[in-house]
Amino acid sequence: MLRYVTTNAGKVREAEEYLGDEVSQLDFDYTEVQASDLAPIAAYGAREAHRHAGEPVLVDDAGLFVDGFDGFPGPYSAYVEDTLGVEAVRRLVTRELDDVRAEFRCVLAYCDGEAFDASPDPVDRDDRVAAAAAGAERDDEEREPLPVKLFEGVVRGRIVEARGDGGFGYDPIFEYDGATFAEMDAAEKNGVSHRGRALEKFGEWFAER
Ligand code: ITT
Ligand code: NA
Repeated sequence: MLRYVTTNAGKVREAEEYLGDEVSQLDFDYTEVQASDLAPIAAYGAREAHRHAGEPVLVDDAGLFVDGFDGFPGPYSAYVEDTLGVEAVRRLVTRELDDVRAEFRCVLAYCDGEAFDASPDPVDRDDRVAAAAAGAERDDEEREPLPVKLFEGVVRGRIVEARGDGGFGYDPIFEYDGATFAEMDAAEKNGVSHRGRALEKFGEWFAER
């Protein structure tokens, strides 16, 4: 059974909407290493979660990157949501910036303890993700690092005054094509979102595995 590793019920809802019965939540709070990029955080987390669970795992690390703030809050999105809060982020953007463009990013990291085919992957060609995966090969020096496969999804939009009560986290202040993510149901959001795009790449690859 594939375990979707997260403490966040909103992420689980979207993963289940996409992957159905193939997946069940593993509520495990893996160690989040400090990095400016999501990929190494997800890769380390996937190794730790697989060692913990002994089953195939998929870790989901995500964040909101505001263009005019050089990507803030990015990998610190959960910390900033807990401390400043979503509404304060919205006010900061509105007051400080003329350009309110932003993007959501999601990196899914898969680990089942087995190695992957070394041939070039037809699905996941993102060089930056591949480079981060290679960098993430550093691990506990006593052991061989477990292989991890990464899938990234990105969606660009704008920060707006909060609308809607669906979704979770920063969804009410993130507008895509005229609607905020909080105004979409899980299926609609998956159709355009960072997580939906990463899940799509993962799903295509996993079906072959
Ligand atoms: P896990 O680490 O246990 O999965 P988390 O909520 O802490 O749960 P992250 O570390 O990936 O997840 O932090 C992501 C932050 O970005 C957090 O504040 C989320 O609310 C927010 N976020 C992630 N995906 C989102 C989405 O699709 N819509 C809105 N906010 C999102
Ligand atoms: Na987290």
